[in-house]
Amino acid sequence: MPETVLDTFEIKRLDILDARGNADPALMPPLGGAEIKKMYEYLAIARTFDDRALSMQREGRIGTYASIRGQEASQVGSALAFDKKDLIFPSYRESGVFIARDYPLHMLFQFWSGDERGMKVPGDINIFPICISVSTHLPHAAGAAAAAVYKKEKTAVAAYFGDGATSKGDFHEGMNLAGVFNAPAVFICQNNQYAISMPRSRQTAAKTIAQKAVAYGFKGIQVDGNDVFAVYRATKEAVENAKAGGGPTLIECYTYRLSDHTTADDASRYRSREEVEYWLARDPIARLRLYMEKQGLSGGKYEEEVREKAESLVDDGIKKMEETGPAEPQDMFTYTYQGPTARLSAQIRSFSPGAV
Ligand SMILES: Cc1ncc(C[n+]2csc(CCOP(=O)(O)OP(=O)(O)O)c2C)c(N)n1
Repeated sequence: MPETVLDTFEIKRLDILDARGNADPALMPPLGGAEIKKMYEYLAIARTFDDRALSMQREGRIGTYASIRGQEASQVGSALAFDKKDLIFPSYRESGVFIARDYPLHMLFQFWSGDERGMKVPGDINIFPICISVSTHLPHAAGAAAAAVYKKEKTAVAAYFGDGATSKGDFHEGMNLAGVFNAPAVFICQNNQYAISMPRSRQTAAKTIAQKAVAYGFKGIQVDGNDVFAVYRATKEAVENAKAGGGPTLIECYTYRLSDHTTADDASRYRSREEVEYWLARDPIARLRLYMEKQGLSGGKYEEEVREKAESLVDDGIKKMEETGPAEPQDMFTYTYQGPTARLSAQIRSFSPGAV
C-alpha cells in the first residue's frame, strides 16, 4: 500500500523598496548604479509611451488601448531579469515588457492602431505576439518550456497575465503541465485588483494568487508589484531556479491599474476615488526616483535628460508609425500562424476571392 503523503506550505511576500524610497539593504538585489539607472530609464519610457498612447487614442490616431499605468515596475522589473534568449509570452497589457526588451516603439503603436505588422516580431527579440484572448497563451508557454527541457536548452519561458486570467481553464492547464514536466516556466501574474470591473475578491476565494502554485507542486511568491527591486529579485531567482532544473515559479505581482481597463472603459463607475488615491501614493516610478535621489544616482540634469530622451524616443515611434501607411485588411491574418489554416483561408477568400 502506498504511504499517505502530506505536505505543509507557506506563501512568502517580498518587499524591498517602500513608497518613501527606502530600500532594505539586506534584500537588495546586486544591481550597480548603471543598472538601476537603466531600469529607471525603461520605466520612464514605459510611462511616456503609455501617456502618449492614451492621448493618441483620444485623438483618433490609434484604436483601443490597454494602459499599464501603475504596473510599470511589475513589467520592467520582471522583464529585465530574463536573458535575451529567454522566451516571453505576453498578454495585451504588457507595453512595459516589450519596451524593456527594446521592441521597436513604432511597431507597438502599429499594433494598437490595428495594424498587425506591428506584431511581426523582429528575429532577435524573443517575445511572442500580444495575446488578446485571456490566458490562452499559458499552455503555449508551458509547452515551450517543456520543449526547452526536451531539447536540453537552458531557456526560461515567461507568461504574463492578470488576476482574471487565473479563473480560466487555460491557467490550470498551463500551470499543471509546467509542474508535471518540471518545465523552466515563470508565470507572472500582475494582480492589478480588477478584471475589467470584476474585483479580485470575486475572482477567487483564495487569500493570495501566489498560493495557487502549491496545488501544481511548485513555488509561489507574492511581491510588491510597485517595487521594482522586489519584482526583479523574485523574477531573477525564478529564472535561475528554472534554468538549474528547479522547475516553474508563480510570481504574484501585487499592484494596481491606475487607468481604466482600456480606453473603452470608465473605471470611475466601479471603484472609488479614495482607492485610486491610495495607490497613487504608491506609484512605482516615484519611489524609485526618491531612492535614486537618496543614493545620489540622479541630480543635476539627469531627470530632465531622461524625460527628454523618453519623449523623443516615443515621438520618433509615433512619427515612424504614421509614415508607414495603412495596412492591408488581410494583414490581420498574416502574422498569427506560419501559414493560414483552412478556416482562415476560407474567411480570406470570402472577402477577397482568389487571395489564398
Ligand atoms: C477568452 C477571453 N474572454 C474574455 C475576454 C474579454 N476580456 C478582455 S480583458 C478581460 C479581463 C481580464 O482581466 P485580467 O486577467 O485580470 O487582466 P487585466 O486586463 O486586468 O490586465 C476580459 C474578460 C477576452 N479577451 N478573452
